[in-house]
Amino acid sequence: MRGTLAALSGLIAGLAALCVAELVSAAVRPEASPVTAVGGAVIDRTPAPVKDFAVRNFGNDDKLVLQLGILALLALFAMTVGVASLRYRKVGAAAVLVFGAIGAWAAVERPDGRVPDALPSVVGGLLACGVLYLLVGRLTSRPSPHGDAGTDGTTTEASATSADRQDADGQQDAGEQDADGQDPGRRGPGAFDRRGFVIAATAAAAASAGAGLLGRRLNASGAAEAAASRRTVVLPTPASRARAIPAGADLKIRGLSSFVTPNKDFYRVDTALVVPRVDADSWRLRIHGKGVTRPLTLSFQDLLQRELIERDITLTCVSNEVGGPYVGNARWIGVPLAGLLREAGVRPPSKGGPADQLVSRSVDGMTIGTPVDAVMDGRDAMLAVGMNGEPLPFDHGFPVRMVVPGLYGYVSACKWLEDLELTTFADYDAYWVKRTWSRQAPIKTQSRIDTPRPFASPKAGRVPVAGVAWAQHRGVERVEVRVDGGDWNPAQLAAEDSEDTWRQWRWEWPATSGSHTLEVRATDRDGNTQTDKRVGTVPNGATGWHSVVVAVD
Ligand SMILES: Nc1nc2c(c(=O)[nH]1)N[C@H]1C(S)=C(S)[C@@H](COP(=O)(O)O)O[C@H]1N2
Ligand SMILES: [Mo]
Repeated sequence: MRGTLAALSGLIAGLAALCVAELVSAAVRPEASPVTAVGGAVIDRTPAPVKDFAVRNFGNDDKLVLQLGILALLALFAMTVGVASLRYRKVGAAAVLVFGAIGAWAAVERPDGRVPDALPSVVGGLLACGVLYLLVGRLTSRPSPHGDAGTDGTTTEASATSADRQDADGQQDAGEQDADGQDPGRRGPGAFDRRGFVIAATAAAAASAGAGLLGRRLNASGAAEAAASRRTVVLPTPASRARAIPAGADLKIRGLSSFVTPNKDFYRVDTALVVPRVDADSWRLRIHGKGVTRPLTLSFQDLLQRELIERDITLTCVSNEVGGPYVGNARWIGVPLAGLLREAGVRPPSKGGPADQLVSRSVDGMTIGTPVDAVMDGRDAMLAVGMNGEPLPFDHGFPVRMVVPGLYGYVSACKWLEDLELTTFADYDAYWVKRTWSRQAPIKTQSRIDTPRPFASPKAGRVPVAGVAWAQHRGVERVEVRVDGGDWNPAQLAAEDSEDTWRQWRWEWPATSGSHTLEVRATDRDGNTQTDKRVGTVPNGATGWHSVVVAVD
């Protein structure tokens, strides 16, 4: 019984720590709350293959899984500390403080971490220590004749310890089982201040929940301001419109990805446990660094007042496995990046400029390195402010992100952008490059079968096989499909929107009953046909043919 209550004490102390940390984080910033900070630190340290595994298996829920995992570990730890504190209270307290210190360290040590970020964990740790002392104190003190056990650790230390010894090994004795706080006269060897415990535990849990809810509320109100600033954004008509999507770019086949990916379905890959909510009104972008003769600081309105372009561009993640879902096509509105850089005095290395790397930095400390030559070679590299007719969604980088056709997201598509620095690849490695990914990563030509789905069982006869293929900034020239390793059949290509977008394809399969394997491969305008050689996503993108096994009826 006392063991269980001690575990409960640990849990309540842990709850108090997290709740008060949430409240304090509202005064610092939401990212500084301990679970978020520790989660972020774990993400930063996750080896590329494990991160890839998480993205693959949990998809967009990977972060939820991570946070639940941390909470589960914390709960286990809290219960253990609670039980241990029955006997070794100082050790329990020290362990709690160590955990507070871990949270504080994780928060400060994040790429965008600052010293005040330690505060939520420090306050949480200290408070948890106090709560643990209070509750375990009730468990180890004798009920007094008046029902209050006047315990504050020191005065009853001696009796507490002796009481501890008797059932620290978890044995229950009869005296304990029916020890009753209502009956102050009962003072058996296992008796403790039950009433005091219940009151203290309830009060601590209720106060914690209150603090936690208030913290949540306050954190949400910060987000509300950002949401208000997003609602008031009016995207100007772009000076250069996207060309109309050709009729026939979308084959409208059931099961085939739509040509334009709606924002709500657009894949999301980032390291942010708390999606940054940036207030566009106070947002500024700095452009500076090597070879910048006129450093710029721009507001969101400054960007909107420039000549905007509108383009359809397909984004792809380097962590997308063959056949994977991390690719999407959107209509972006933004400021051409090359013009901005020229205004700042930047020359690309091909024209004698000293900087070959453009490092974009986000408000959450992500760094992404892009070749300056790629940004300034005439392609539609942009600082995007709009996505499919609306301001960028928060998940996709509001207020401003980069988009560079032809490069994987981790080397081009910085979300929640706030700083652009010109430097060299020799001098600086960006976030993922420090974690075994390549410095440069153009998107590899790929194709995917969307329908039929794996293990589908279509009826024998004419079965539509369809999917998408992409080779951004080169264009898709040809797509072929084969069955059971037979001859390649040319697929019919949908009309091309631009070389920066994916292209749908279809092939009508005269399917016979039985189990069959469908395979697809694409060839780009440079004449490169996808290799069948399977390589994983690390360090610069997967290769191989997508295949689907179906059982025709
Ligand atoms: N700030 C920030 N920007 C980021 C990332 C990130 O983790 N943080 N991830 C990049 C990666 S790996 C990809 S693939 C794209 C994904 O953009 P999306 O989430 O809008 O699809 O964003 C890029 N920009
Ligand atoms: Mo990515």
